Amino acid sequence: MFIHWGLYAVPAGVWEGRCIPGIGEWIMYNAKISVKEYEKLAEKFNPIKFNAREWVHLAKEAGMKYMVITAKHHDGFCMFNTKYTDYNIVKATPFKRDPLKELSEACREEGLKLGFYYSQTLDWHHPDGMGNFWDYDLSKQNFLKYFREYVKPQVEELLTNYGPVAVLWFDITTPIPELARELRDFVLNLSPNTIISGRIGGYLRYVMCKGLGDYISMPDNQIPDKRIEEYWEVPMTLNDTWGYKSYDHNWKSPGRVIQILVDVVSKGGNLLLNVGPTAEGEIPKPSANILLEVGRWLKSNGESIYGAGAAPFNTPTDAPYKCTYKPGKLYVHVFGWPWNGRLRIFEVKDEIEPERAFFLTAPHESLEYNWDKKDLIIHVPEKPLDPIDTVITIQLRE
Ligand code: FHN
Repeated sequence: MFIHWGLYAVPAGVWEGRCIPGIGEWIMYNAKISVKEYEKLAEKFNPIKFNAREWVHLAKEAGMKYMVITAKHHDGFCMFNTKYTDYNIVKATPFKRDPLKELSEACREEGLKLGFYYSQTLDWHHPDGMGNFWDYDLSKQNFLKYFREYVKPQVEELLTNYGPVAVLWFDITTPIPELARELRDFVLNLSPNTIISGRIGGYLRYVMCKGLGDYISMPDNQIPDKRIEEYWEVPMTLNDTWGYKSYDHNWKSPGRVIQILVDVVSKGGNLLLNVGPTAEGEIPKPSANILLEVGRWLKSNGESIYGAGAAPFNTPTDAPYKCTYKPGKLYVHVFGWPWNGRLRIFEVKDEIEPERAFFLTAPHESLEYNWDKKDLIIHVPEKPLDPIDTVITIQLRE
C-alpha cells in the first residue's frame, strides 16, 4: 500500500474556487501557491478520523505485504515529528500527533512491513530545496547545505525513531550520482536491511546497475511489455491522482486492479498500489472498497501471486491469459474465456512438461489437455469460474 498523505489533502484539488488540473499533491506547484499561503493549510489540518490500526487492517485485508507512506513530499511538509523544522504535523497542526509513529506501532503489531517515501530533491518549502522558482531565487540556493544539513539528518530520524524501516522510497532523482551514493551509504550505515528505491538515482535501468538503488522503480503507472530479470516495482494509482482530490472519481474497477496485479507478477514485479487519504484522515471509501474486493480474490487465488514470478517464457501480449510461475507450477490466469471450450497456450511445447492441470480453486478435478504442434490446449467448461480471472494450475514435471 502506497499512501500519499499531506497538507494537499486540505484543498483536495481546489484552490480559490478553481479546480486545479494535475495530480493532487502537486497543487502547490500547479497553482503556484506561495510558501506563506500554503503554510496556512497546516492550521486547518486536523485528521481526527485517522486510525493507524484501521489502515493497517485494510492493507492486510487487501492482501498487501508492505506499506510506504509519504514522510515528506515535494511540498516539504513533514508528516512526522522532526527537530529540523517546525513545519511538521506535530508542531504546526492542531492534530499534534505523529501518524508515522502510530503506523509503525500498528504495523509492528500486525506484522506488516513499513517504509517511508522521502522527497530528497524537490522541496518547495525549504529555501535551499529544489523546484520552487516562484518564491525563491534559484541562483542563490545552496542545495548541498539542504542535502547535508536537512535531508540526511531527517533520514536519520526516520531510520532511528520508528523501528525497522523496510524501504526508503526516494523519488524523482538525486541531482548527481555522487550525492545519491552518499545518501545510499548513509542509509545503509544506519540501517543495513533497509531497501532503497531505484529512484534515488533516477528511473533508468542503467542507473540501478550502477548500484544506487536496490531495485528498479518503473515510471508511474507503467508496466513493462515483457518480463524483467532484475527486481522491480511499479507504483500505481487507483484513480488519476496520488494525493486526495475531492472530484477525481476515475476509479479503476477491482477486476482491472486484479488484472494489473497479475500482469505485474507475470513479468516478475511488485505492485505498489496507492491510496490518498482525506484531510480528515480517512482512506476514501471507493479506494477501500476496491482494495477489499482485490483482497477477496487474493484469499482464494493468492497461491498464484505470492512468491510467484515470471514464467520462463514470454506470453504474446494479445493472448487472453497471463502466466505466473513457481518451481513446479505454472498458473494460467484466464482473462478472456474461450468460446469453444479449448484454451490455447501458445508456444510452450519446448518450455514445459505438464503433469496435471486443474482449477486452482477446485484442485481435485483434473482438466484434460492435448498438444497442437507447440501449443498446449486445455479443455475447459463453457463458463469461467471467475469472470475476472480464473486460474488454472499446471503441475509440471521437473
Ligand atoms: O512527483 C511525484 C508524484 O507526486 C508521486 O509521488 C509519484 C509516485 O510515484 N512520484 C513522483 C513522480 O514520479
